[in-house]
Amino acid sequence: MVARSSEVRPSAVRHSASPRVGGRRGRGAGRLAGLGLGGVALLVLLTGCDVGQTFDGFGWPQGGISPESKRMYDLWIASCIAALAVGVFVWGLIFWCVVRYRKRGNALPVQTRYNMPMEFLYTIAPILIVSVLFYYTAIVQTDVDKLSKNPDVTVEVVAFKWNWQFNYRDGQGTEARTTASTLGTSEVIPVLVLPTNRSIRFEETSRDVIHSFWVPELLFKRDVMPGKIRNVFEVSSLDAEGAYVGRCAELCGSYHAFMNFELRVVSPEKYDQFLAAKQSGKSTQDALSAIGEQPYATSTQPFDTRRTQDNFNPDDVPARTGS
Ligand SMILES: [Cu+2]
Repeated sequence: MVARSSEVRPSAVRHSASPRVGGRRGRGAGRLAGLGLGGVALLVLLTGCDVGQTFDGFGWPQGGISPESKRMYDLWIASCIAALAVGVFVWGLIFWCVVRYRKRGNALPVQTRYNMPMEFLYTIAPILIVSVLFYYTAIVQTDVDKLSKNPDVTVEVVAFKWNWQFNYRDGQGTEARTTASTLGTSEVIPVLVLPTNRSIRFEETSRDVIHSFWVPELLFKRDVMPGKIRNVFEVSSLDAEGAYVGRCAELCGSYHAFMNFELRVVSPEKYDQFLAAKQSGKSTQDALSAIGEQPYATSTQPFDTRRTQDNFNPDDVPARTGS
């Protein structure tokens, strides 16, 4: 709608043409500065405490056990704070406009189209925000994908329908040899034993279809591809001993949901003893017992893959005799 000059509120006309404009602008700038200071104070207050914990990680899983997982977590928290700051600023502007320019009569307020500073601001500001987010995302992503020349430990992850094999290697790549191995079965969950305070390379390969290696506490999953593609990633260390459930995160068939394993993080001394025991021919369970660890997985258990009338479709009509 185009306003005829006669319809424009006289007070608005007076304001736009009045010498008091500078004073109004000054007050507006003061308010804006106050808003900015308030935002900064809020940010300081929020960062003073652990923002992530206060807001339950803004939905991001907490308790990462590798430096990479902590960096990804920090990126998420910082992005959320930035998004909230922009959100609060925009909501503030909206509410301020609603109150300041509420309808006071039939006359239209001053129309501020073609306001170059404003249009410049709302073109440049989003570009700046996206650039900053992109910059930090690229840094963290490069860090998470980084490979070292000589990782302390290299383990080959072999996925197959529907279980895992973990091969402890004496080097990197397909040329290296397997010095010890753990194979999962339907009865026994495979336990992947790894040390704290050492860099670890995971080299992935699949025997059949695409799977995905996922330990939630690493805050990371990577597809395990069949054929010649060997997906590789590293963690610079594992920082907390314990038992962590691992899963397949790529729908790979009927028993996809049953493809669990356990990551058991132990001290470097215990890891060396475990590997020596395995290399001397002990089973994974005996080697785990030898270093004073639980021999079987404690974070998950084998699923019952047998289908009987009792556990499959139990509400269905009773099976006919002989079926
Ligand atoms: Cu799978």
